Amino acid sequence: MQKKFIDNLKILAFGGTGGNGILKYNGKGGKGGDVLASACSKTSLNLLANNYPNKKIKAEPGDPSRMFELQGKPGRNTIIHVPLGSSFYYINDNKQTNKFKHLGDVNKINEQILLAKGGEPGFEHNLYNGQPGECNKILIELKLLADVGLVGLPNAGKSTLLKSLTNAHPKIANYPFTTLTPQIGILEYKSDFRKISIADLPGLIEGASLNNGLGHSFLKHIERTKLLLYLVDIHGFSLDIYSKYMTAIETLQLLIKEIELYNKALLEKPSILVLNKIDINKDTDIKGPININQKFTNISSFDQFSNDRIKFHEIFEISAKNKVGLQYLKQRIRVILDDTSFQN
Ligand SMILES: Nc1nc2c(ncn2[C@@H]2O[C@H](COP(=O)(O)OP(=O)(O)OP(=O)(O)O)[C@@H](O)[C@H]2O)c(=O)[nH]1
Ligand SMILES: [Mg+2]
Repeated sequence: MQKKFIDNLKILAFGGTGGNGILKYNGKGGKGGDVLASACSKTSLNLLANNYPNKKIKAEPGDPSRMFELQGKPGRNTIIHVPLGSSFYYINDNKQTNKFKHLGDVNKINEQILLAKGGEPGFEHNLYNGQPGECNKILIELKLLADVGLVGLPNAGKSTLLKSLTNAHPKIANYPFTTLTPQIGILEYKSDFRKISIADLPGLIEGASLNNGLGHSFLKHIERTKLLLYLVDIHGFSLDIYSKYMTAIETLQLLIKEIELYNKALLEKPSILVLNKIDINKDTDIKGPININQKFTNISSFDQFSNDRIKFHEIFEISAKNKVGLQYLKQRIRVILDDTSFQN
């Protein structure tokens, strides 16, 4: 069973109340603690949700001023650990439009962001009454940070490729929507231990950009990848026995259309096209659609297509299952990622 992967979470963050001051001695209370989020490599939104089942995160109040301790102690901050790549939005329920205000992102370990400020301490200007802290409704949204994103229709072999290239052990099966949640694997180059992260996403289908299937909610995870790997089953695709068969070229067109509808800018990203399952002998193993797709199974037909709406940096033929063509693919992934002209 794959655990449900949480990629967004709403929380209520309460800054601590400021401590009261004392008029008689002009004593100042302690400031209320802040609620902060800090990026950490070993956590997840699932863990955060488990640690705070009621989604309320509070910081300590400041101590009041006392006769023998005129300056009250500040309240302790509460720091929650969030995964790298988390974005934060302040939710304003009173607004119809622009309900979400982007507060910032955390992309480096230990990078922090303030979610709710603690209240001011009680002193002269507020008649020695400690002020309440902020109470903010916050949306935390996680976009995976991976170097390479695998996109393709269901069954194209994305998880098989992830397994063959990296240390990940994704579920692989001969039916659509095997992968239900994004997974990241690390591809390590033995010569110098260079590591490249690859994200395997659930398969996209027609209407994915309109929320059909699982695809849409996961498309955001490819926004931050540096390289997109479009994986296509060279023998085409059919969702089930009742659905229309699509040739490999048609599946690629569909894939590009869905990505374009979601966010056109993604087509500008460095992209490679990988044609999978070349080990299957078309003449003997595949019946029926073979005549339709035969004319598309040579690379040059894809090459022309590539000039059209998207520029594929390179086109490869592989067998993810039998590990054919993977050495070359690995080398090229690295070269493309290291090519400074693609770095932003
Ligand atoms: N013959 C052959 N079969 C392959 C190859 N790659 C994947 N398959 C098979 O294709 C089927 C689907 O593979 P998956 O890796 O689960 O495909 P996926 O793209 O991750 O599918 P979803 O998670 O459903 O989107 C499995 O039965 C794999 O064994 C290949 O190179 N050759
Ligand atoms: Mg899969």
